[in-house]
Amino acid sequence: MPSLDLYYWTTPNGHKITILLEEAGLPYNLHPININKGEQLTPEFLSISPNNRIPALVDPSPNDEDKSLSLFESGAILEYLADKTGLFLPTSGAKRYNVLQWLYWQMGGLGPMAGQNHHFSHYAPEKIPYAVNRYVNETSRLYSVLDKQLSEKLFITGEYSIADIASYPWIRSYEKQGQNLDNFPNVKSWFERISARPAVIKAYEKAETINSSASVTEAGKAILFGQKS
Ligand SMILES: N[C@@H](CCC(=O)N[C@@H](CS)C(=O)NCC(=O)O)C(=O)O
Repeated sequence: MPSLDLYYWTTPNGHKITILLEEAGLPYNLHPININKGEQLTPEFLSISPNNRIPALVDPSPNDEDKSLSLFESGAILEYLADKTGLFLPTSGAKRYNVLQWLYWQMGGLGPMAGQNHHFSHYAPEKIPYAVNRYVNETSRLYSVLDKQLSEKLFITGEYSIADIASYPWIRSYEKQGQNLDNFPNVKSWFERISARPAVIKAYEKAETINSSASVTEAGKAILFGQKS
């Protein structure tokens, strides 16, 4: 099978895809797009990711077409790769939609809210208590939704799926989000279970070889938070 091309940076939405690729054992080339240096704004990258965000994936040989396929949005990429491999997403019926509803919960809820939490708690030039509280509280509410869902299950919908793969990288930054996993015991044991998976360990080891620093420089902040139309 020809290698897939993943346009990636070492952030939660990037980690989702390397985890799935490692889990599935698919061959891939990693193309680092350093978002702190503005590489997401180049015309070459915009031609595959019109929203100027990582991740993006190019499959040179999609299953059902002979020309190459280019995708952006991490949820769409996870869904595509799951369908391509037949892994981590049931092929039809209620079980499929159960996984998809939790995938979209992550894409529309946990990811964006935790992202705003990171922004107002750590990167905003001024501390705005209302904004910090709003996003820390909303993150906490989402963690309790997940905790309840996991109360009788090892993984979000029972079996390990793209819903877990999408959520895990965001929960991994729980401290940065002002959360204590001891308050969410089911999330805590789920988190430990996924952290121990060889593919997950490998995905984060690869990330370390590309960028070992989680900090954002002042120049990086100007690029990331200075974008307008
Ligand atoms: N909904 C998108 C969000 C992607 C996203 O926000 N990516 C961030 C990194 S996690 C990014 O590329 N940021 C670059 C920027 O803000 O300029 C997805 O899930 O793919």
